[in-house]
Amino acid sequence: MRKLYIGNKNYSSWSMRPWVLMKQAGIPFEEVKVRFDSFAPDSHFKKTMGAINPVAEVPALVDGELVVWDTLAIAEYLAETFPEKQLWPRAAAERARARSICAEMHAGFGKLRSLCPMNIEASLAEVGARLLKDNPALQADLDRIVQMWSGLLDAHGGPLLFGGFSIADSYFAPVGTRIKTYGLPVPPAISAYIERVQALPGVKAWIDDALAEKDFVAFNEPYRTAR
Ligand SMILES: N[C@@H](CCC(=O)N[C@@H](CS)C(=O)NCC(=O)O)C(=O)O
Repeated sequence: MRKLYIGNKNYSSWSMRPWVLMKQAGIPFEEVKVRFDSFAPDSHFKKTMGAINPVAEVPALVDGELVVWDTLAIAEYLAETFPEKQLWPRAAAERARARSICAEMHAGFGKLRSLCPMNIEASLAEVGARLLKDNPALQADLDRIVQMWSGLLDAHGGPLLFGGFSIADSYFAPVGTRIKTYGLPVPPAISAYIERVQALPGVKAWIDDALAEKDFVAFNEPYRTAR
């Protein structure tokens, strides 16, 4: 059985993407959770993941002898392995568009990622308001998300970014959790999309597990001192 190595469900946004993708698409896998004790070279996490892949990061997918790491590579491998699941949109132009926005997420949104790390269980609306006031680049990241999602929802009529579920929705699921955690203001149509994504069984399962985790990892918590 293929294994997906992931980090803490409350914090690990990169782990969330392929886990949600496989759950929602009905691709069987075994989850191996490696707790974030620290990212120091001698940490349990780095030693465990270093034995699995050369970058010692999660997520990593182990399928028989094959190890695939990095979220985008895992998504592409799954799309090739399970063509019948239609993980990318069917039409070539739509597929190219979906790949463009996933690559944009992969390489961009630096302020959203660094200032608003994923923390599903936390409620940090006051922090979010202060961060937005002090960081125009964070507002620019949020504006781009709103523009991207609005355009795609308008073009396809929803309910998801390319109509039905695709890799793109799994890619942006952790952005939806950040918008909620930090109370970042978005138009009603965008909030409604976030709610639809979070109601998908695969996404809901991750969020429920994250809420049940009840782990406090200080180095992932720039804004809290305890749960
Ligand atoms: N580009 C990578 C990023 C993966 C990543 O940053 N993973 C984090 C956890 S969410 C990690 O393993 N960090 C360990 C470290 O920084 O040493 C991907 O898409 O998989």
